[in-house]
Amino acid sequence: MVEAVSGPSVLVVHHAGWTEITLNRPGRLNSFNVDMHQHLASAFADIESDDGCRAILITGAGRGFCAGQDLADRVGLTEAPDLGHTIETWYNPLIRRIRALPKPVIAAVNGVAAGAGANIALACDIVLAAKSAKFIQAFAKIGLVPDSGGTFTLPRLVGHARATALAMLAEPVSAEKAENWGMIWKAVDDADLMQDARAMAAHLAIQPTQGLGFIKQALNASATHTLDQQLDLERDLQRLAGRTPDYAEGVAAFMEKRPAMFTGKRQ
Ligand code: T3D
Repeated sequence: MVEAVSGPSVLVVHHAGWTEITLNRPGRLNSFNVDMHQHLASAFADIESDDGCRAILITGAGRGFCAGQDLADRVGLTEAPDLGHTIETWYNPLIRRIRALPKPVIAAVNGVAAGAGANIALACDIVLAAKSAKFIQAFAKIGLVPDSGGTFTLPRLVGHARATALAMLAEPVSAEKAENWGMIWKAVDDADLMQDARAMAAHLAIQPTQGLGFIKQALNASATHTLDQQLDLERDLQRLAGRTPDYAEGVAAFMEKRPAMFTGKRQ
């Protein structure tokens, strides 16, 4: 394991085949300031170009996962801030990056995930949460609209009725309820969260990475595609998947009754 500190507000640790990112402003429940945005963007840029990184785990330092925007940066201004600008500059590119990354991204939600922090977690491919964690669409409490993809992701995960109430009432959802509603993959005992999340990242890091990327691409597209479009996309992606060395290895390993040794290498 090689540890590299990307910046004090974001910690990056490289493990064998996967990378752990920790949002690290615990005194403010890891809420975002520009420094944290910059370091997170830089960590993702590194991951995007690193074929050796085959899975990503995002978590938070201290008792929270992320409380969204640091509201201390939004007081004492002489005129109303252009929040559209900060969304366009920081939050939207982050969500696009997470969704477009052709590798699995796991969120280990260790504590409260509020505002953009909740929706960043929900943008990840697999969300594990500590049973003590909660998800809050906090925006309505300060007159804002769910951002970071919340109005896209939430209704698809929990349905229109629940998404509307969550967004308008800004009530917390416990990790266990989030699991029951299909909002996240699993709620686990607090003591097990990081061990389980790291084991999952290590497992994904030795799976057929390109195939996982194609799965992500297909599921991303299904949110807006017709059945016909989706069938065509599945055909095209299966064609590509069938040409990967990992597919050949998977079939060979099955026939030889041995564990597959996937490399994630491109054909
Ligand atoms: O502005 C733009 O660019 C637009 C983009 C917007 C994206 C957004 O995310 S908008 C939504 C922003 N987030 C919130 O509205 C959540 C605010 N926080 C809370 O509602 C609560 O802190 C929580 C429900 C998340 C947790 O409550 P609790 O009781 O567990 O903790 P706490 O005591 O409220 O917070 C602990 C400390 O963190 C506290 O500081 P202190 O008093 O110990 O010095 C608190 O002020 C600080 N903190 C928590 N969240 C934020 C924050 N400081 C700044 N910004 C925060 N978002």
